[in-house]
Amino acid sequence: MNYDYSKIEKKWAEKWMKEKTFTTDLNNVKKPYYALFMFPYPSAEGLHIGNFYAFTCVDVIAKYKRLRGFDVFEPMGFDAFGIHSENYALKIGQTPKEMLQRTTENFKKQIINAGIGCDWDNTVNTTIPLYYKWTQWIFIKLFEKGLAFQKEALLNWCPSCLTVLADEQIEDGVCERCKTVPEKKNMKQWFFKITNYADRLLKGLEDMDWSEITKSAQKNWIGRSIGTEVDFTINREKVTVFTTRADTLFGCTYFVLSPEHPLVEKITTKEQKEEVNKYLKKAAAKSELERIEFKEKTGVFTGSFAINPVNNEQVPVWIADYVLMSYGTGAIMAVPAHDERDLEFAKKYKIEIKEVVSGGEIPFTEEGVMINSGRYNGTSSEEAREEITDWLIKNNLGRRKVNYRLRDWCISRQRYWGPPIPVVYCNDCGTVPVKEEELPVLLPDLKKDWEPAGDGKGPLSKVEKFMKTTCPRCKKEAVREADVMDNFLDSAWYFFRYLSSKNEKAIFDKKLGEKWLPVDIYIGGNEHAVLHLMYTRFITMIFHDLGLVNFDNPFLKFRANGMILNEGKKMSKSKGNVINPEEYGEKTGYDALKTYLLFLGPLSDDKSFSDRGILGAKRWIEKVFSLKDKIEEDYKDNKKVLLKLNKTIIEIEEDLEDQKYNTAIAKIMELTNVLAKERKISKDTWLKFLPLIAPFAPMLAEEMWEIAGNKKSIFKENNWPEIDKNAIKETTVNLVIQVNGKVRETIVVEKDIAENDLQKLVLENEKIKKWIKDSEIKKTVIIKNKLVNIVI
Ligand code: ANZ
Ligand code: ZN
Repeated sequence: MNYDYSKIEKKWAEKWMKEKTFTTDLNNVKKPYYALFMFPYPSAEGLHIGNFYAFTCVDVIAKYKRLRGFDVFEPMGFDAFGIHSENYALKIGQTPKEMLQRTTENFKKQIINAGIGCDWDNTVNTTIPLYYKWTQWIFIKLFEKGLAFQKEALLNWCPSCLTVLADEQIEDGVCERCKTVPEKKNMKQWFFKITNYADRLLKGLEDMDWSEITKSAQKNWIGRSIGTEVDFTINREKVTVFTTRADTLFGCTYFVLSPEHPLVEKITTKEQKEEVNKYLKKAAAKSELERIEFKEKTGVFTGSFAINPVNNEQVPVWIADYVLMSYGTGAIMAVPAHDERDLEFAKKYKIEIKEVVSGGEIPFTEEGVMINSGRYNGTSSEEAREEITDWLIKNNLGRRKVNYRLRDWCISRQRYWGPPIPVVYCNDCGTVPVKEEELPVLLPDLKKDWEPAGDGKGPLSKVEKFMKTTCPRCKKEAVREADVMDNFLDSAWYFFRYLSSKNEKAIFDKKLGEKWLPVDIYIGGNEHAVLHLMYTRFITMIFHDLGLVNFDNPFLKFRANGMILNEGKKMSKSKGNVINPEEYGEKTGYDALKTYLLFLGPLSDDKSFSDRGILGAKRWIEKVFSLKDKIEEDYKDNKKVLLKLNKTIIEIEEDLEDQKYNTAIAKIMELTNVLAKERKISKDTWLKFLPLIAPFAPMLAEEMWEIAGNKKSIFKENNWPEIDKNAIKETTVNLVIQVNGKVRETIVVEKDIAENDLQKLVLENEKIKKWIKDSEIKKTVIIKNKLVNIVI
């Protein structure tokens, strides 16, 4: 009989839900294990194969831990606020609320049908008031600590999403969502002071068990660099630069201001005004990426000169857009002999190049020996750097400085679909946070005019009933903030809320936090390395400082999974090559789909999906199913089978603890083949085999488990097999085969194998057959457990 996967998978999906197999009594556990999925944006009709793969990777380890007797918490929810969902609603012409009712139901149904073992009793949806009340509470706490503040800044404005974006949401120079090149706009916005935590975020990385690529992305994003601030003077005005190479000060031959530098206007001479203004306009139209990469360096002379504090030399002041206002001080001392970008610029504009560190060809950017630098000549550049800095400090012309690339997190969005920023503006009292007991500030349920207008104000600004309020302090008339908060704040703390999703009194129950947190394992895409995964660390540190938790790192283990490609190509709707997991669930079954995806390659690699490949997984499932006809209660398996079984258990344990799912499956398939060759299999072996396949093909395993006479789910008890130490005692030996005294092959055979059997094995060996060919065998010498020599 063939394996009727669709009937059996449906049966278990329903039964597991009905019996709440994967629901956890959070208060009542002995061995907690918290496995976390990246909860999805329900901003499409259903699950993407990428979500499905990442979910499966978490589910495998969760199921394995269940089999090992852990109390696993495996919750799922919806990251349903934000631009992703709102843009999708706009596209299909529904309100976000209408759309989400349908899409969240569908996501849930798909996850259940796929046999992914979520706890749907402890779920979150970021758009429900009881959730975003606490998102707003976090804002208030940050505000109280002075870590939520408003400032005017040059920001990324996405002309297609019609809102400002955080720096982290600009990827490769374009909007992370819609791939539009952002404009720079000067706007007053709300920020979180994540830069106060730069050092802590950096240091924390050191002993975190996270994927290296994620950690290095965060390290680069934080971008700590140690250097010196040096004060130059332009027209008697002090202008500070940041440099990591104070040793090259004598080699400075020009000075550069960023186009946005506040001094530009003041120091530009009359003669240069027109040209400068023309340049500023052009620079403003460029994206940041264009300015720092690829493009030819451009600039314009201001007509003024800057005085170098170490030698009082005058150098021309230029404006150039390769200097960014957002880093350091927005001004640099340019040293063409020792900096590539400066050299390119100096050559183009025929500016002097002066070597001050000797040791190699120009641009020489390494350490060397000082020349052309007055009394520092002859010392090493490292020493000179310290000495010159000390001299600057002594003369009040500079200071040591650590700089970070990390910027504060811009959290206001001029959109509708998010939690309103809980702030009120009062004529008398100024900016006043909403009182904690008055949270949440409800997002009005708009049926129309919720679309972004693009005028720099959020749609809520036009909703009078929402905007008009009273001041929490003086009770006079006041207006609300019209912007909503960045979606990445919703998702920065959801794993805390899973523990207490219905709690009205606290953001989460501290006792439960102590029991369950930090999260044991988290798996997801690395595209969130400096977004979600940085913000969660920041918010966790805030929680730490509020006394809610006693750790800084929310995820003990994080693994970044690779992408699933379709026949080697990235999937996209426009190419029409998007793989829908539901389709394969129907065509081949979810167990086969999961096994196939996991078998494709290591977790972190990009992997290519193909229709042909998945059939192999389906055949394996059928093979396992057919094994059940060989089971005999009191049968005694031979040594070879027991050895293979027990070795496989050991290897799979190692692989699973390490998330090496592909090699684990390969070993299970080998074991399956060994079993398939046997005429009979003992029930004992079968009951040890099923838990091994259960993390990967849970519905098949559960069905076989039931057929074998078990009443309780395979995942409900400590069903992982114990290793039989006797079975893996040295029972094999490496044996050398010689032909006419020359070593031709080594084989592994059972210890003390009978001579007849051994002879047969040797003569069947392909390599040996080739050596013997048609020759007559004169003699066979056997040295027990060591060697066979065939004389021809
Ligand atoms: C003089 C110099 C001489 C520099 C030399 C380098 C080599 P990191 O390591 O990334 O911190 N810089 C400073 N502010 C800048 C800005 N706003 N836009 C563009 N470039 C800026 O880089 C620090 C170096 O980057 C600084 O050291 C400065 O150039 C440049 F042989 O100063 B340096
Ligand atoms: Zn007031």
